Amino acid sequence: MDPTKLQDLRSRFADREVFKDGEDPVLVEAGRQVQSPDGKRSKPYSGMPTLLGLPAAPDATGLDVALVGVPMDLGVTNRPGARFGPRAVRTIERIGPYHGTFRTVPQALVRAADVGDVPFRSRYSLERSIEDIEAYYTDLAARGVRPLSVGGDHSITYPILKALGRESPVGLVHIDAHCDTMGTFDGCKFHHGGPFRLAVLDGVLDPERTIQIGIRGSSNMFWEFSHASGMTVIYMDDFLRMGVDAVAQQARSVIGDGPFYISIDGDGFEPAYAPGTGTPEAGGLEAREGLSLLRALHGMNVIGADVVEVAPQYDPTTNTSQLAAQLLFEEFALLAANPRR
Ligand SMILES: [Mn+2]
Repeated sequence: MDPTKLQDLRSRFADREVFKDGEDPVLVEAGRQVQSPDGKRSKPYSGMPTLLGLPAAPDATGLDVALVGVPMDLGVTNRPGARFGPRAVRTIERIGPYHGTFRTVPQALVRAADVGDVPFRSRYSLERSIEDIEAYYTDLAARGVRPLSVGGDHSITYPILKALGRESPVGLVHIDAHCDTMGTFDGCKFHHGGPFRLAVLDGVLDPERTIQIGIRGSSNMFWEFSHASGMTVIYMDDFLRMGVDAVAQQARSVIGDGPFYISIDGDGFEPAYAPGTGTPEAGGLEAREGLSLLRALHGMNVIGADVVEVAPQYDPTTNTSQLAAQLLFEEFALLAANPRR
């Protein structure tokens, strides 16, 4: 190395402390934002676990974004366990707080906290749980608080959309192996295979501003409603042919400028990365594809988001929860970046 360059590097970096004396003003400011008041950074493995390591709050008063656990999996068709999702995601450390692509600290842009879990009257009743979720999110919406949720199985997204789409139907970016637009099954219409059909029929979800991404498997006979209602369905084979950029472009064009929700089912991803889910389907999105796709939605009018179907007991590696926490952070960063919030 050129001795002058080495001397220059020594004088600039030899005694530099983390969080001090940086040269990139954005990173200096981000460093200031992620420190605790005593100039240190909290230890990721210590303290009470919360979603994304955000502060815990007893309720959503004064918040812009509420992170909510929805530990309810009474709507599954096969393997249960997504009720353990919120706790599993809370135990994941070192996600954020700085977003390397957006160059922001989302929690410095909005007032956000983990407000705990939706209170359920009964651990046995799916119907009453759906009502409880709708009541909880209707209260959040009335207070102008944007919800960011961890399920729970996918049946939770129907009452959330009912709360958010009450005034006018919302759009949807939906990552999943399954369209989740099937009808009544075993005499029950509230299950994790049908939230988006119910939401459209209730007038709270606009099918023409809905895009479903990563669809595959053997259940197409259940998803006629997606096509009949005018949803844009990106099957996994289409995704591979199109590539991330083209799919993101299509999502932006389908959604437009209006308010929309993001719903991510863990089974949308390749089971090699996310085996901890109730209905895995081989051949899903790579983790990096999903993250890149979400980042391409930056600046759009997102008003709420979730990550669902994380059933940690099927994944002793914890990789599923790790991915779920990262997806949650991406959604948080998009909510914090919404210029219309
Ligand atoms: Mn689903």
